[in-house]
Amino acid sequence: VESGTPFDLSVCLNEPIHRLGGIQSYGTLVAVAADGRVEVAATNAGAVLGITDPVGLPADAVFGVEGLAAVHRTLAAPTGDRGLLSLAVAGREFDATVYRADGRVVVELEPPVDERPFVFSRFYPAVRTALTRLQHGRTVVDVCAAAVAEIRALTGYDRVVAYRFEGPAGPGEVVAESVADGLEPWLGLWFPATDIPPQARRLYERNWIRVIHDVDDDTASLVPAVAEPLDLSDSTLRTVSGFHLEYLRNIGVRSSMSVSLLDRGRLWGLIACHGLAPRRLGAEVRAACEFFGVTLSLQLAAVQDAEAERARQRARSALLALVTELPDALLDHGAELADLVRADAVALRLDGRSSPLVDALVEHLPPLAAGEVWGCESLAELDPALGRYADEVSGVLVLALDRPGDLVVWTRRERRAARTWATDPERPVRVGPRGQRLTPRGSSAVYRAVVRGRCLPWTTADEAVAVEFGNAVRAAAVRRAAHLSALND
Ligand code: BLA
Repeated sequence: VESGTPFDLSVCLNEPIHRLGGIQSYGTLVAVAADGRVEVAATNAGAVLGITDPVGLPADAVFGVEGLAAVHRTLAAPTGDRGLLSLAVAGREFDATVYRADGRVVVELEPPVDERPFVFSRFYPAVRTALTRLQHGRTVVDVCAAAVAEIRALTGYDRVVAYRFEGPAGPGEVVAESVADGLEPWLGLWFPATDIPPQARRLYERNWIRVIHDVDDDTASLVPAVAEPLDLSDSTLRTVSGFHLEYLRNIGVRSSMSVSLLDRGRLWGLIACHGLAPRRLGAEVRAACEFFGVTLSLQLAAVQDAEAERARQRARSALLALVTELPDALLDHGAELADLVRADAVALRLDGRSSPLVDALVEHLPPLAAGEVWGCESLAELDPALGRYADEVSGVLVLALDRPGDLVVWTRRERRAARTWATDPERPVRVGPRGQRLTPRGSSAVYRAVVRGRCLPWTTADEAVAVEFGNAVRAAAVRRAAHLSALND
């Protein structure tokens, strides 16, 4: 059934996924109030730890005086918002994650995956080899392809993809994949932005990895239940939104992990891993994956910088020829100037004189310092009124010149991009007889659509060339001024 009440996607935007009041039940949670007593705990705490229900007990009765001291030492260490340690409770060792939330000290405990003590050295050789392979990648896609293969080898998930977002809140594309035999390929598929709501993206900017052990897990609730459940933003065990669980079930997945890919602190993409069976990762494999995420992010930034540098080099000789002219004469070289950043055309705004499009655009620009650039791929999204120019111009790259208000405006036409979507991007959710269903995805149901009204994205390299051009114009102006004053002497 396709029909029914339309699903209101704002539900996703507003779901407080960091305060759902529960955790995944393969581990447990104990939260200690400022007075040293256990104030909140997961319902399974007694059973997992092999003790009586800890709520109301002094924390040192649960962890021992030594154990509690170790928790506080770990929290005090300058290693970020949360720490890891080994803790013994009732004679058994647990991997513990500790952090502060809402004025409490939270201790999450997991039975070790394979009863062996944590030894990073066991993984170090594999991780080192993997990282060396990454460093050979020259393009972003090369680096991602190496990464998905290595992460699959390291973790054993059945499908590992590199998923790259188009802008921080945008849809995304699978740019690399390593998948077990028999699973359908996802390479090249696009997924709608609504698949990963903004508050989830923020959590993935904060934490490098997210493990979902089993989509059919019975959540262990936190007790006593309170109006505003504990803030689990730093949690390892945080329970999962029912919407996302349904999504995973619909794509036939029992377990997942994602590793964040950040570009200067902003989420750039995810390495998404899927298991066909429930899967936990031990603390050491998780540590290795985190390390991988950090290194991979740096490597991706380096590759993008290198790509930008190569573009700058290519542009340099063209720049030299152009900037010997006065700004007014630049347009005599319009074609070369446009080519610099692969634009269709270029316009100038000098002394307040410009075209109607640029006049209309100026009101929408953020404040730009001299030499700064700003890009936009869809003017109509910026302001529907600017859609009037859509036949000629979809996107602009703007460079601010030295004199306030003087601009170089490169323009690109609409690029009709054919995209293969895993689901209809206009209708990511269907309502069926059993309530809302997040659309099943996969090659059997791919949806082809053409993206309209946007130009080819301005790349880091395009922006770097525009900045370089601004520098060259400024340097030429200085030289010209020096030359004139020498003539006057
Ligand atoms: C989280 N959605 C996620 C995550 C991924 C995706 C990777 C991170 C958690 C994880 O690793 O499982 C989506 N997974 C994908 C995509 C690909 C993939 C795009 O493999 C493609 C390769 N999801 C919806 C709708 C809602 C929604 C309509 O489709 C809202 C109702 C919610 N997705 C949603 C939420 C989370 C999420 C709430 C956060 C889960 C969490 O960390 O608690």
